[in-house]
Amino acid sequence: MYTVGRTSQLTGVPRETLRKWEQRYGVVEPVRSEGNYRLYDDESVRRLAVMRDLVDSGWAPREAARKVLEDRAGAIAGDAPPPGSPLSHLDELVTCGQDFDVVRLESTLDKVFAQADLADVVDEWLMPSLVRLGEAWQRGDVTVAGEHFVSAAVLRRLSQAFHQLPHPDEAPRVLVGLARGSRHELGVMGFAMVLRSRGVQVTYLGADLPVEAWVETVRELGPDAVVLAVPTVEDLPAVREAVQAISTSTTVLLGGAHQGRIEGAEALGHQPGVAAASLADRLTAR
Ligand code: B12
Repeated sequence: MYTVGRTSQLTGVPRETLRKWEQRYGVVEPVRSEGNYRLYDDESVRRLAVMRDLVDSGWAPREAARKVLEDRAGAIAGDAPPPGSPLSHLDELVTCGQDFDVVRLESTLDKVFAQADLADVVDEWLMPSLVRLGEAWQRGDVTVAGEHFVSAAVLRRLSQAFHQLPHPDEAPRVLVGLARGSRHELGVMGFAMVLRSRGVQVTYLGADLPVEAWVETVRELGPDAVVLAVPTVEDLPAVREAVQAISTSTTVLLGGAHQGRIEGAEALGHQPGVAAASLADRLTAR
């Protein structure tokens, strides 16, 4: 748990603004320490970082707060999946993480992939479901093993969908992966899958890639762009290092909760599916 000062430092949100967002919009709900100090958890840090980033990119605070809370609830305003749609079952991953039912987990994943557009699967179902899984894990409702069990299956399913897509030889090329020490790859993998489905040549490099390997691969392949993510505060130094090392040779774009805190790279926004589709349009229009 973090104090208000530490939370402000980690998210770049000034204390007074933090208090306003908390009281006016209910974006976070701190608990109280024995001495009656406000304490914030990792999920609060994540939400505040996303909110700060949306506000910095021009969203009105009220709208940004709505987006952050809806992400959690999983329904994008005016665009909620119809009742009965597999995209409206946002607690399925939590349930599977509790009962370790691999058949149910795999058939849930197959069902959502079969019944919706890939970008919608990622933005409207997978990302909010993972947020719920993280919250359940933090509360102790899902064990570490349960969370690993679910995220391993999700990674298998995303990889399978990626693998089945065609590789367009003449298309623009994008490298996608994570910086040294960074292991939350489901967001970038979902992004890579949608990008490939839109006709871009995607070279997926996976998690935890050292800066020297980024530099060498950019030099060797000469991509049109590189995409990384900043899912946690702890990823910031390694992403900064990678961006500094490669942004003189290629365009670097970022996703993940803390994407707005890196200089020298362009933030792609908080919906990997929408961001991948618009990057594909941008690159293929060149
Ligand atoms: C699955 C998971 C894991 C798995 C990941 C497996 C894998 N192969 O990817 C494993 C087990 C490896 C893991 C490990 C850890 N995890 Co973890 N994990 C998660 C969980 C449940 C989902 C992660 C995820 O995929 N998120 C995807 C989305 C939801 O993340 P997002 O960054 O908020 O991004 C938003 C957007 O920017 C966008 N987006 C995401 N990616 C991209 C990419 C692009 C290109 C674009 C355009 C947009 C985009 O989508 C999101 C929705 O708007 C989260 C919960 C959560 N809320 O995220 C915790 C979470 C991220 N983990 C957490 C922690 C603490 C850890 C560990 C430190 C635990 C430990 N003690 O070992 C380690 C660190 C590992 C490391 N070195 O990186 C904390 C992070 C808190 C913080 N410090 O910021 C979280 C938030 C859980 C929590 N509530 O406490 N984890």
